[in-house]
Amino acid sequence: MANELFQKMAQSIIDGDSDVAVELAMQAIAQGTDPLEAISNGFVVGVNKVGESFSIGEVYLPELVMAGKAMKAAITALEPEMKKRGCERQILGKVVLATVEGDVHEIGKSLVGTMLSVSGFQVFDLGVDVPTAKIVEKATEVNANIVAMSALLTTTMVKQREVIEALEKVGIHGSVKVMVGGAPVTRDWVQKIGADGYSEDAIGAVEVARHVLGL
Ligand code: B1M
Repeated sequence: MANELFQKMAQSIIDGDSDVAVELAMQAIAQGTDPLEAISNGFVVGVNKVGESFSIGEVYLPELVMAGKAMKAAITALEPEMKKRGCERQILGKVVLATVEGDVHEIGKSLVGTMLSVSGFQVFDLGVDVPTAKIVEKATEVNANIVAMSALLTTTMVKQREVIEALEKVGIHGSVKVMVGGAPVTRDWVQKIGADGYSEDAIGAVEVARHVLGL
């Protein structure tokens, strides 16, 4: 019975169907299924499947975005029950996320945020065109484990370096790891600016985030 529900949950994420995912989450709550089991044995199975298919080019960006949205909707629906049961998911780490100053490209950044948050990270998404000082301030305020920055323009990539320098200046680069990404970002650039991690895409960003925290 529960297995059948878990399979349907996984399928709702593969289909990117937020309505069905929420309906199944509510069904799980109504029949007393542990919300953590619903996430691990149902929804996460689906999102992992979509991630794998994306990596090998079997599905494309729109499917990934829809799956991420459905996953987020399901988790949001389960959250009150998790809180009630006192079984909130263990947070893997706090991530301050932003597209750097001067850059308004938000789609890739938001996708990275969704993937990190459905994978167990607490994400503080500051949005786009975010000044260096604001990123550093937030990282300090929330005691972040990771600062994650997106830049889509060759002219704004330099802001990633500026943020790292600012973190160094206040003495927290080291305790706070830095991840960067965005279409023009290369491994060479990552080395040059002394970032701790880089990923080409949103799925990889989850692995990188885990890696830089030694998880
Ligand atoms: Co812009 N734009 N744009 N644009 N835009 C690009 C980036 C460009 C490559 C187009 C081109 O010329 N071929 C070009 C940049 C050239 C360069 O500098 N090398 C460009 C330009 C020039 C501009 C303007 C200057 C145009 C103008 O006004 N003359 C202007 C700049 C505005 C500004 O930021 N100040 C501008 C404006 C815009 C729009 C506002 C119209 C719109 C953005 C809308 C929005 O985001 N709400 C836009 C768009 C849509 C694009 C393209 C077409 C698509 C970007 C996108 O969303 N891709 C883009 C061309 C392209 O990339 N094909 C282009 C989908 C997204 C999922 O991918 O963001 O790469 P991406 O994210 C990926 C990975 O990069 C990675 O994971 C994501 C998912 O797999 N990733 C990370 C991203 N961040 C990460 C962080 C990580 C890890 C991985 O860790 C922290």
